[in-house]
Amino acid sequence: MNVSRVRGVEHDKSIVTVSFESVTRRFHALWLRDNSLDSTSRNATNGQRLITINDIAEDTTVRRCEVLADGSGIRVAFEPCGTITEFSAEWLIRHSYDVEHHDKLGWISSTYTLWNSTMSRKQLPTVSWLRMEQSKSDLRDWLHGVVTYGVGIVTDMPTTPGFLCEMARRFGFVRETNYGEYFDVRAEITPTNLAYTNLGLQAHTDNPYRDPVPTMQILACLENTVEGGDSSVIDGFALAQRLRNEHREDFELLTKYPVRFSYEGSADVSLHAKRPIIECGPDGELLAVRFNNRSTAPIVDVPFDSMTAFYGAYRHFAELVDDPTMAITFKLGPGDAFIVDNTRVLHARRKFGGSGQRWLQGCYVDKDGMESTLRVLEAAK
Ligand code: NM2
Ligand code: OGA
Ligand code: ZN
Repeated sequence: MNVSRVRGVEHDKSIVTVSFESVTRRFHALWLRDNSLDSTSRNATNGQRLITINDIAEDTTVRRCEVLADGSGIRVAFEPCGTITEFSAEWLIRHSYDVEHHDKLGWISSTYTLWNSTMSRKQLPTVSWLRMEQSKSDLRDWLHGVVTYGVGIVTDMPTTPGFLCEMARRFGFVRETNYGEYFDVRAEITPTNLAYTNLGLQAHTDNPYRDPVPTMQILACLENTVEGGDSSVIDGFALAQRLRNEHREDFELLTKYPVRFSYEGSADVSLHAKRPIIECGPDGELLAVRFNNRSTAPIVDVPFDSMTAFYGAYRHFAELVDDPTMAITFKLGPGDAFIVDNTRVLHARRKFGGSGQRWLQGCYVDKDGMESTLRVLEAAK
């Protein structure tokens, strides 16, 4: 690891200024006190904070601050509490906030690599079930790809019903819903959802009528001998970025106003949620895209005078959703599955017909647990 060294440190009562080899970073006394790593401030076993913000005097100041002998970090003594704590250079660099912050509405985390149809199916992160099961490093590399691109493929899975949940448990937790722990996706006589027909499905994110929305979705193929029924995936963050670049006001409208989503397709279910189509966080970061023509309820949170403009924005976004240059299209065969980040990547299917059978199974998985598995695997590298 590339460990930074501390070259020097200066402080006044409320600010510590640390010079590293190539950068200088400031830290507030209060912030450092709150993040003290000594055993009276943090539990040594689990790393959890023992103190509350109200345990820290408002007039907390730095009494003394020095570079550790080998330059590996700093030692800080606070007043009036008398706490003495050390911070490693690596820790300080990793937690620096005296840096340039994003300020553009809709900025995208560098964790993600955006893509469109110029990426082929072969370039999507792919792993066979065997490799996923037997090799932690193959699982790690695949998960890294899934987090980066928001999509991944698994091949050579057993076509045993329900096996997708076993696959999911290799890296995360299955999220059960009214559709079950997992669900069959095939044409039915009295479908409780249009997914359970042979109709084409416009690219969408699943279950936008749920809050929180399921964060990862797996669709696994058990049988597919029909004509049509091809699958597509689309990077919703790339769509959002294009909308922002091409129609800035439209992007703002879709982030500013919530829409309603609902599902009442069977007698025992009534799901409703109110969320924007493009969701940004308090610091403007693009967080999620929700798009599903089948489940969008009447939009009632847009003021009358803005509704026409809002529909214009909605249409522009939908035109990008339908733009074939944004989609990667492929046909799942038995034993293939794909996983998508359902807060980012849309999926679609073409209509199908003919004499064959098409049988997919789907389930939802929590993204937080998946990312946790990836971090643990990466830390063990
Ligand atoms: N199914 C496949 O979100 C949706 O309503 C899409 C979901 C029924 C679980 C289909
Ligand atoms: C779904 C869905 C696509 C397909 O079940 O959510 O979008 O290929 N299905 O059947
Ligand atoms: Zn779907």
